[in-house]
Amino acid sequence: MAYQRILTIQDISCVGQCSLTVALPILSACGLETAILPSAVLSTHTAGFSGFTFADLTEEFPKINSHWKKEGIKFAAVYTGYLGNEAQIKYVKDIVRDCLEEGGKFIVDPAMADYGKLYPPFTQEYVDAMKTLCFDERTDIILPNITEAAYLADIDYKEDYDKDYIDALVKALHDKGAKTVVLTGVSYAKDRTGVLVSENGSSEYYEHFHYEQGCHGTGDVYASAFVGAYTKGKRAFEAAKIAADYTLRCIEATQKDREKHWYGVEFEPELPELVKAIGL
Ligand code: PXL
Repeated sequence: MAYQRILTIQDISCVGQCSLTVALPILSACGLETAILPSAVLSTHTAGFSGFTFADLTEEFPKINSHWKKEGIKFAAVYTGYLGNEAQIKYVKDIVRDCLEEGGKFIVDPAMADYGKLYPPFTQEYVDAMKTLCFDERTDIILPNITEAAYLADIDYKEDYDKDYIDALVKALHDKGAKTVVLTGVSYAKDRTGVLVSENGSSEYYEHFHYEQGCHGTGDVYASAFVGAYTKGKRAFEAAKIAADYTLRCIEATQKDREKHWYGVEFEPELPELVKAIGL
C-alpha cells in the first residue's frame, strides 16, 4: 500500500495520555505520516486534574488552512477528536473542503461526553455544532460512545438498555445523515461490552470482556487504532475489532498500576501487537 499522509485535529494535553499524545504515536506506529493541528494546549486533560492551564488555538485554524491551501498540501484522511469550541468545528469543515484528497476519508470522533454527561466545557450549542459535523455529507465515519450517540440522536441516554434501544439510536443517527457508525461501549451483559458497526443498511457486532472500572483515554486509544487500521486498508468492522482487541490489551496492561496510573492507559508497550494485528 502507498505511503500515506493523514491529518489529525485534537488538543495537546501535555500530560494525561489522551488526544494528540495518543493519536500521534499510534498512527505513526501504523506506518502513517501523521500531520497534526492542535486545537488547544492544556497542561493536563480535564478529567481528574484540577487547575490545568488552557491555551486556545482557534485563531490559528484559518491561518494554517490558508497556508496549507497555498502550498497545495493534501491529506489521504482527516481524523478529528476533542475540539475546543463551535468555531473550530466550522473551521474543520473548511480544512476538509480544502485539504482532503479527492476520495480521502473524513473520520469524526465526537469526543464530548461519557457516562451520560457532557465533558465540563461543553454545552448544547457545542452538541448542535457537532451534529453538523457528524451528519455532514463529507463525513464518512463517526465513532460515538453511547452517551455521545444519544446527544447526537436527540434520544434520552439510558444506563440500562436493550438491543431495541441501540437499534433506535443507530437508526436515528443514519436518518440524520450519518454514513458509517462505529458505536462503542455497547454492553448487553455484565462483564461484556463491544462495538457495533453499522453501514450500508446492515450492522455487525463484536463483543469482548469488559473491565468494570473504566480508564480515562480509552476512547482516544480506540479511535486512533481504528483510524490506523482502517487507513491501512481494513474494512470498518475489521478495523473496529482490531482496535477493540488493542484497547482491551492496553486496559489489561494498566490494571497493575491503576493507583498511580489513574489518568490514562499504558498503550505504548502494546503497540507491537497492534502493528502485528494490522499485518504491517
Ligand atoms: O479523551 C478526551 C479528552 C481529550 N482532551 C481533553 C479532555 C478529554 C476528556 O476529558 O479533557 C482536554
